[in-house]
Amino acid sequence: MEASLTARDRVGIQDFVLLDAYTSESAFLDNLRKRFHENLIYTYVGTLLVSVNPYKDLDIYSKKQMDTYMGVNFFELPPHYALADNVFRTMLSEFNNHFILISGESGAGKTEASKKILQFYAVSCPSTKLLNNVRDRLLLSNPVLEAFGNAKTLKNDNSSRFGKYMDIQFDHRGGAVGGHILSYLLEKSRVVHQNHGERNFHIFYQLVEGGEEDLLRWLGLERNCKNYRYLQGDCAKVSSINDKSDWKTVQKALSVIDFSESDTEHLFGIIASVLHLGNLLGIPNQVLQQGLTHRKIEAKTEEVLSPFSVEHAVYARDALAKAIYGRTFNWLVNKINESLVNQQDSSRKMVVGLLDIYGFEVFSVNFEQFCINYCNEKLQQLFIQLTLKSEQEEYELEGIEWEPVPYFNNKIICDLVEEKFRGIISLLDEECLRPGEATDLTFLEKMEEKIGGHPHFVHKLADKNTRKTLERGDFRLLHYAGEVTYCVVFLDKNNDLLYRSGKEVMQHSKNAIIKHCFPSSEPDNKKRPETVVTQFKNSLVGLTEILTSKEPWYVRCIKPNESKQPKFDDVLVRHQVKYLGLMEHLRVRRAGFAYRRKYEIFLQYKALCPDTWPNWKGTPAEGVRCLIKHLGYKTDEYKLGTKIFIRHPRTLFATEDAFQVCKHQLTRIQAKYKGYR
Ligand code: AOV
Ligand code: MG
Repeated sequence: MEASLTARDRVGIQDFVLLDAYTSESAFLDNLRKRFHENLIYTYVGTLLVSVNPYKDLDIYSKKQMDTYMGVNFFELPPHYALADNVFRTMLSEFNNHFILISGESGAGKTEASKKILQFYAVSCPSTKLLNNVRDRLLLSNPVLEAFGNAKTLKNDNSSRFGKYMDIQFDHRGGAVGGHILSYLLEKSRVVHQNHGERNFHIFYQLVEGGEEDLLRWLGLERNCKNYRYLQGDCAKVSSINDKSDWKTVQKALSVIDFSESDTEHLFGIIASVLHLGNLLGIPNQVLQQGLTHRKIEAKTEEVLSPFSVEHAVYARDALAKAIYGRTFNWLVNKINESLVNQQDSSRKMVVGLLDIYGFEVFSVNFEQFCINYCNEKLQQLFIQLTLKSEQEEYELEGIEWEPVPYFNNKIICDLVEEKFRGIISLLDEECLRPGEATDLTFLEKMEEKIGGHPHFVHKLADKNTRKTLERGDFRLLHYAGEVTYCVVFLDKNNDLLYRSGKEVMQHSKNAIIKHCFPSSEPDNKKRPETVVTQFKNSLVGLTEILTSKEPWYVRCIKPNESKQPKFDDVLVRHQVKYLGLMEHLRVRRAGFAYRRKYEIFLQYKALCPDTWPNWKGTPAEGVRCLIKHLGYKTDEYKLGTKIFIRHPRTLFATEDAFQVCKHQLTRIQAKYKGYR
């Protein structure tokens, strides 16, 4: 007894639901810290997994580790792969779709967690030649997309600069038969500009550092990042990144994903062109020169070429570089998707979706960060709706006695950003409709006028206490995860204009990818395209619809310190525990019922009771009543509403175990019976 107490003192408990002082934030933090120092980075809150970035390699991701988690009940082993395994098994027994929402701020470990989950599925699902092919492609899509979509930022050396949602498709036996990736708003402005201490997308450095001599010669590139304006950041070399070996990995991955030689040639031709474009060197082509230095204007019946100022030409060049990179990235995602198309489309498929999106960022101040942080607000809102809010509403609806748990609902911030006519997005789009008249400053003034009094919006003209340290030209949002000051350089990026002349030049390209990305049938600027932020908002609506149609699971990632070291900073972790809503989640879990099943589904255990086996003729609800009476469920362990609610996982697991034994016996009896015949 004493020995186990000591162990518990040392390593903490693996599920916060079992914490005695479950309302105490300090106790929560103590437990997390203890486990972190013991290299136990995962802890449950019921079925939600909390993960703290260890910032060092732990020997916990081996094949042997994965094997121990396969087919084992959720709470029998320390928290880790059990979540992924449980999702998988629930999918197979209930034939439904699931998603795992991985959230947390930049550098908290979301991308690493999503890779570990994918690796687990790759190892644990059945293997055949065809399935192995799909498995390899799913796995290798990661290094390719990371090369083109991740970059070093101040917060994270491998920061995702795009949002990613990946469906893994399984057949009814659990074989991975296909996949599909959706990408969200790539931060393409990084192509032409990087802040101090940051880098461009990895692929540029991989090519320059790792590209073979012949290839570089063919592309007209020199092996020196300093020669390229678009790579002029001050940190081409990063100790945690090996561009040379990453280049090799990407090459191998591209060949497995079925990129032909000409695909890769064209792809790296584009990457090189973007670098050349940055310098405007080595491009003898008259057409390109003219396209970048002149603007085409329609005057009555004829088209006139009007020369740009130098400043304008630089702007047009950068806009083109961003467009080329952004569109190539989308092409890449589509190409990967083609290689992941399910070949066995006749079989019924189920999916597990993995959502790994760019995390909340406090350090930067521009339009992209505004979009990223808005996206994180939306995910937090989804989390609240799916857990705290819906959980409490469900108890009420089911007439289950319940003491409501108060929580901060960030809907107020989502509304501030996206409300029709008066939200920030509406005001921004309105200003973008007044070219020539509107400026970033008029946009700011409009916000001050329309939403100046909002409790989560702070501006220069606000009262003395709140406006301190704000410059004219800045505004501040009080996000769910912290305050962020944005410098208003929004209009241009939201318009994301690409001059017609630049677009037309691209249609002359012999590069197949460019041709595909800039089709000549594309509507020109006469018809106003949707602004960037509105497109993004709509894509998030789509994402929410995808997610709410599936059964949710959560991994909440926590960043332990700001210095990327294996250290535990109490203040920082406490702040995240707070804004991630973990305490509230724990209280709801603790007071509630961890498991719930529809009556029809729970009746899968009917073989455990002679009255319900082999066929139950009454209603499913009556069947379940009969079944649990036979199983001896205690009255405080369950509630019956429109489905069965079970308080503690061990109750359900005991039933599940008994069922497995019973199934085994039945199979043996059937085999014997066949033998007699
Ligand atoms: P993020 O995805 O949450 O940030 P990452 O998953 O890229 O963060 O993690 C950042 C870094 O932390 C990784 O590159 C690793 O060095 C380290 N790390 C994270 N998880 C682990 C782990 N389980 N074991 C060892 N090291 C780890 V962002 O994409 O910036 O929002 O946008
Ligand atoms: Mg990431």
